[in-house]
Amino acid sequence: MRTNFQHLLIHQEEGVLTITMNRPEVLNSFNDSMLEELTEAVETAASDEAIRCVVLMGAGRAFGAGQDLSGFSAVQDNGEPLKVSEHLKKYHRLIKSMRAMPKPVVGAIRGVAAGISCNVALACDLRIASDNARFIEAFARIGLVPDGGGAYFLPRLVGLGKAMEMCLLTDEVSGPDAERIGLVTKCVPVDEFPGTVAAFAKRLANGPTRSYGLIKQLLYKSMEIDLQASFDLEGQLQDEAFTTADHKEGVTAFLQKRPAQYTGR
Ligand code: T3D
Repeated sequence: MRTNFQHLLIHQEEGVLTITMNRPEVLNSFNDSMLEELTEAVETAASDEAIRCVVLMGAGRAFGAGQDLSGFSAVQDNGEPLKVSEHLKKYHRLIKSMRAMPKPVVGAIRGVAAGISCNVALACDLRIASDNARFIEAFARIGLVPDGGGAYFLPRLVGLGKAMEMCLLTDEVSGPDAERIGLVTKCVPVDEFPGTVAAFAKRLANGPTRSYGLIKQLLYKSMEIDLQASFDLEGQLQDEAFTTADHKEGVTAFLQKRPAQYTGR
């Protein structure tokens, strides 16, 4: 993993890769360069066996404020109407790569997560928030629809009623409220946030990584298929899980009454 990104900070330690979006002067809002760099980092992490958990966070006081609006215009320089759907494909690639990553991706949300940054947080497998977190489906504030998969992820996480409320009213959801409605796994006081995120990520990085990757596949796919198809998929993935060293270690450790030492293989 290269570390010389313009808009990302990269830190790798003991199986945990922490990617920090680093445009704090604009609350880590996305420009094209940061989006491309983040996609590259995520896709590189996916195939790096030394990385067993990825943490995504923002520098400074925010997770992210969505698309950078300073260069945002309804028309392109040549006067043609902007085809936003073409631009969105870059976000879609990032989000699909996060979901397909065969290891856990944790969103660490301190401060505001608005617009497409909120939806990138929702695309993470798990989320930890600080008590000053603010989740805002800000799109309707500027006359847009939720993009970056927000309309897909949000109702699945919190139900259609709450999702509709967040998207139509665009009111902020605080960290504690996000925990209450199931939007995040855990919300902690801001001074405990770095330690909590580090411990959570370390726990995941020490887990049975291949099993985690298969669990992601099974849960995400099962949201889209019927029961029989889910049974078929669980059989196929369980066959694969049975061949892993971590499965063998888990059973051996249980029988020897000791903690398992997973290697991610
Ligand atoms: O192209 C496509 O693919 C389309 C995709 C669209 C996806 C989207 O994400 S649309 C939604 C875009 N985001 C927003 O609408 C949110 C805009 N920001 C805000 O509403 C507020 O900044 C926040 C509620 C997020 C935070 O408020 P607050 O009071 O904590 O901070 P602030 O003072 O508003 O912002 C601090 C600075 O960041 C400020 O700059 P300054 O005055 O200090 O020079 C502000 O202009 C800048 N900033 C915040 N958000 C953005 C931004 N600059 C550019 N783009 C932003 N999105």
